[in-house]
Amino acid sequence: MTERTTSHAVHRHVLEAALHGDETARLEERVGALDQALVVGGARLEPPVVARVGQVVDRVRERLELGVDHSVVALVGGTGSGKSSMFNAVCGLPLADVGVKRPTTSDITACVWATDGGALLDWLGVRPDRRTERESLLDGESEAALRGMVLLDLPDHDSIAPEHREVVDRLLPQADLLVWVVDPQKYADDALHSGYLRGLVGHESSMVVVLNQVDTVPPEVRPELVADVGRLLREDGLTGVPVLEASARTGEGVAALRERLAEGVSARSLAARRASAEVNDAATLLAGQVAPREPAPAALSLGGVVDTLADAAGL
Ligand SMILES: Nc1nc2c(ncn2[C@@H]2O[C@H](COP(=O)(O)OP(=O)(O)OP(=O)(O)O)[C@@H](O)[C@H]2O)c(=O)[nH]1
Ligand SMILES: [Mg+2]
Repeated sequence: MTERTTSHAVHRHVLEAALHGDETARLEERVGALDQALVVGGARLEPPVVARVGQVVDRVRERLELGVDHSVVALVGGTGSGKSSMFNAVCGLPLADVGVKRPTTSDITACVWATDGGALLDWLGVRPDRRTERESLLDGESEAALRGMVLLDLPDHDSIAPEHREVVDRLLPQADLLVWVVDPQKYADDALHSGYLRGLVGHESSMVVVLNQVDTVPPEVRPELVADVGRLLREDGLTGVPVLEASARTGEGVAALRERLAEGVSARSLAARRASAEVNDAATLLAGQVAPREPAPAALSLGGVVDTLADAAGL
């Protein structure tokens, strides 16, 4: 290697570090370790586990490649909870269709507080005619705090339309922050708790729950309702998930939600944090394949995998 190419490589490295930060580099290492563990484990690993871990490896790599400067925030929940209404309230623009006929939303709508989210929106599968750049429309400083956010309005997860559920299931692992919009009638639905929330243990820092439509309940009942939502979340195994009260109709709680989102977005590592939780899940899954077989002689050569996994889990 000539001196020139060496210094070019060094510059590139410095530039990459400046752009993506050490956290990204560390994540890339951990994903690499996961990938290596798959290779070393080979046929000794159960095929479904290999497939799941392989998906995580691919998804995290793709996400890191798109950069962690943008944060993908998805509004999720059952039909009629008010996702589209809340989306419009947060955007301050009537972008998403709000309906009386259920379910209303079938296509993802995106509002982007940036001008360069195109590649990310392609990756997320958002149709070009469903994208709005918030800052190019109204570039008031009131929106500066949300810079970098990609907000998505999703279809209902409990839909009578199976294609809606497919969209939700595809998008959930791609989002950096999930905003679960629930309403006073349906917040205890099993489709929500056993179908989704219980599977998200370990991802608490990438979640917020919004109890919407609080304008429909008497004020004295509200504290009990919020406490009940919190109790159900703890029963799901989730700890420390914030529960916000809001009404997309009256606008109550919308500013608080926007503040919460701004905090998440400004942490800048929202995407990295989410990726990190995914790598942890995958490493735990793989470790479960290895540990029970130790110290059987045939498994001894898996020692390397165990080391690699410890590395992937960041232990
Ligand atoms: N009273 C009250 N009604 C609301 C509130 N938010 C939404 N709604 C109404 O609830 C209905 C459903 O709202 P949407 O925003 O379309 O709900 P969604 O969750 O997007 O529904 P899907 O797209 O079918 O999943 C509409 O009639 C809204 O006007 C709220 O905070 N209070
Ligand atoms: Mg909707």
